[in-house]
Amino acid sequence: MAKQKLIFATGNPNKLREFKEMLDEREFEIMTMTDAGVDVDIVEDGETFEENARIKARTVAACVDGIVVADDSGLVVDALGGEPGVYSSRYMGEDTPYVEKNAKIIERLSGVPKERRTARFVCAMDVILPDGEEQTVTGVMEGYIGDAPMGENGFGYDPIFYVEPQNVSTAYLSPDEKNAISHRGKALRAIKAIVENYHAFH
Ligand code: ITT
Repeated sequence: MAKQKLIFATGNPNKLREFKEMLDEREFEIMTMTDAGVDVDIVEDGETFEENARIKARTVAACVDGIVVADDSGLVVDALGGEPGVYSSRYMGEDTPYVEKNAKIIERLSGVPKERRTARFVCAMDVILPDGEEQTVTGVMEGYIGDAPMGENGFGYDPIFYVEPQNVSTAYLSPDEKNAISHRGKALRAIKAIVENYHAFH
């Protein structure tokens, strides 16, 4: 069976790495929008993760042939009223290093007990198939904000996002361990089933 061309509409190399870790590159030819020659400015002005994922996928699908997938994701901290949420990459400014963003979140939660430090990573993933059919799925990973950063793996907010039952951060988990439970892993497995089903009938 011919490899399926899958264009991932992201400019974030860490997302792309996780995406590749989870998909079989013998089955899929995975490209970024840059690899596919798409150079468009995407205005992520949606109010939800789902809206933003659709904006990204639709913008890129208008420029290329193939299967297009986009994700919009972020960290939702209950004690901060859901911040940083859809503003996760823009929190404290797009170029502020994550050591500073992570330190700020821990500081804002100082004195908050573990049971009220609940948080989740959310990933909305949108797929647009070559026949124009579109579907959006959402994956969630529940956890809590730790008292200090931990671990060297992952990216972004991983060092401060802790999961049960190990009580370690997702930056402390191996890539396979994170992908098995992560918001992006859950969403991608659902998208993969949609793509494989499409492929079986085309
Ligand atoms: P693209 O829009 O180009 O895909 P982006 O980084 O701007 O890249 P988002 O708008 O979806 O992507 O922002 C997601 C942010 O949420 C990301 O930059 C991280 O700060 C955070 N995030 C999402 N998934 C994460 C994960 O698995 N681990 C740590 N942080 C994560």
